[in-house]
Amino acid sequence: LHQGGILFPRESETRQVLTLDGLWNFVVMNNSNPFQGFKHHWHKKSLKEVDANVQLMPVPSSYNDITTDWTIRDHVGLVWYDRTFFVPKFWSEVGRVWLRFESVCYAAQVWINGQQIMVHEIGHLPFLAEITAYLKYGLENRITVSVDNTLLPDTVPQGLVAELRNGRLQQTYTFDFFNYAGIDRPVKLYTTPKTYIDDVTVLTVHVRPELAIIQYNISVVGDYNVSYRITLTDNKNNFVTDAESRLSFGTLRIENPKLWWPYLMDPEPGYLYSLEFELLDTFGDLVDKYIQPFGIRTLTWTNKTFLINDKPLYMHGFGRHEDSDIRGKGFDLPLIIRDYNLIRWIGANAYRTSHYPYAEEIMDLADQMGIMIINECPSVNTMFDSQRFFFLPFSGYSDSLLQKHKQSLTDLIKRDKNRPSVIMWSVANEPRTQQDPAGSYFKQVIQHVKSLDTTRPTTIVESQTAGVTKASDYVDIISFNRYNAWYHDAGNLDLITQNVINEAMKWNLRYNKTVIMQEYGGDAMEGLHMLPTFIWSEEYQVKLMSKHFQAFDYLRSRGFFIGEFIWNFADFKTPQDYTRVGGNKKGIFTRNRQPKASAHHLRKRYWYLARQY
Ligand code: GCB
Repeated sequence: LHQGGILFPRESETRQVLTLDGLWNFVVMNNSNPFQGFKHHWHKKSLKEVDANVQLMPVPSSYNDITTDWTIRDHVGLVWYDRTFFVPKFWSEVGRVWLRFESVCYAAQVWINGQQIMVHEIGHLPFLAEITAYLKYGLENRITVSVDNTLLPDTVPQGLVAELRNGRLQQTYTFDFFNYAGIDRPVKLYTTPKTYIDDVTVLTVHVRPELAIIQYNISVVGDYNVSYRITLTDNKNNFVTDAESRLSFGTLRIENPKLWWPYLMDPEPGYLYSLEFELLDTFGDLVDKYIQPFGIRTLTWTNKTFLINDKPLYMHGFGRHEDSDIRGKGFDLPLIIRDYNLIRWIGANAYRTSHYPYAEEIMDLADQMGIMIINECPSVNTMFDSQRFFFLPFSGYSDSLLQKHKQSLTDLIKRDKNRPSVIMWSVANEPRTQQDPAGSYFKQVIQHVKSLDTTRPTTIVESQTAGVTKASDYVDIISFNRYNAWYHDAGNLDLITQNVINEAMKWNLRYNKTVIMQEYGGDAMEGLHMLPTFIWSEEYQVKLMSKHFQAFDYLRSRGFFIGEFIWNFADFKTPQDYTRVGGNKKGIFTRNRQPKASAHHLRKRYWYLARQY
């Protein structure tokens, strides 16, 4: 496993990218003999040879909803994938060949031609390795992947495996989105020269209307006797400025910079420059080139306000999921573009990547469209004491859990540090922060984030209340979720406005920080209409929103309240449960991305907010 940079593979004069997406062979392990594959060295053979039950499985995709077999949907444990591919003969001379997975949920082992090259844990994040020495050039190669979806007390997120009365294993977890699994994002092979750019970091350090200064840092692996040429071009590919240096770091001055603005705050939101990083040898010839998009913007925050380019921000959007019919969490470009079209239609300027990092292509579009992202790591509902795990010999908290939680943030920040769209790190959703160890745990998690990035504020999305949580002292911004007139006061719409006002004020008073309502909402069954309004109807969802809007307008007038995020953008799949009808229906869009009455209502609200910038 490569420990350096995890730059997104982009083609250039010195780099080529090939996809391994397509149909792979797929075998579900029988849990009466789960380790059979390892014992019998399946990685050295083709799956077609070793198992009669080979099926075809699309990559990228979650495997759960592709077949008609519920035992595959609900499978706990190992599955295997393999396929063959060719590598062009000339690739033996290019320098290095890499293999990169954008995400495998949850844990993966990878072999090339029978040799193990990677072991990785934690879903929704990329991992890569150099495989130059393992390939057969100009010949057929095999890639084999074993995937384990098991969630345990020390995985991120946590879960438990129970054995049912008939011996079947069942995965349980406390969060409500379905634990989709598999190779769910693109798989790529790509080349770099022997001496190559392993990572780049770009920061805006100074912005005035007439001048911006940006700072860059390039990590190189290989022959260090190189020099650097950095060229900045605008979004029409016109030359802006450049620099040549023997040093791998420096600054660039950009006169009359065009800033990166969020959607609707500027006629040209999401303005991106391109930074071409080139390595040159002693003759001035090109060794390697990596092109990094970059937006110029500043973030500043105090206990009273959050500013982008010195302008106060008010965020309005939603929590979301990577989720759709058949594909599960599988990467799907038509869906991604549809979602952004809906986001623009509804006039949202932000969303949270609840409850895990989203695909890099989704993040690229947020950069390009000026959609602000509260970037959440995969930690959801973390337990810290033995409360939930009382029947196990160990407690919810462990050092290994903390290490993995930090690792997920290391990788997330490495992956997304250069993105202008990312305006905040959310280090957890609804952790059990009332429990004692939560204070020291989150102190360490937040310190870890701060050691990696001080240019963005941090938050924890709380379901606990002000004064009860032991973690809020450490964050920059308070985020809370509350289901007024749903999980409590169900049916009592008339209690919402005052409750929301009281709670937000209490958070602000207690911690003297800015406050965001990260989740509120109620389920609506599409097509269910009831007058007078009644719980689960489209009318109820709309009314519930209006009551919140009244609270938000009042809170905004107090200054400290900086964002409203409805739960959820679209309906999504959950585990089977009597509180869910075919999944979580709190979406304002249906699962196949058509509007409910609430979407039309929210659209009026968000465009009204946008007119006030
Ligand atoms: C929450 C969770 C979210 C759930 C939501 C609900 O508090 O953060 O993941 O989907 O409630 O609808 O229950």
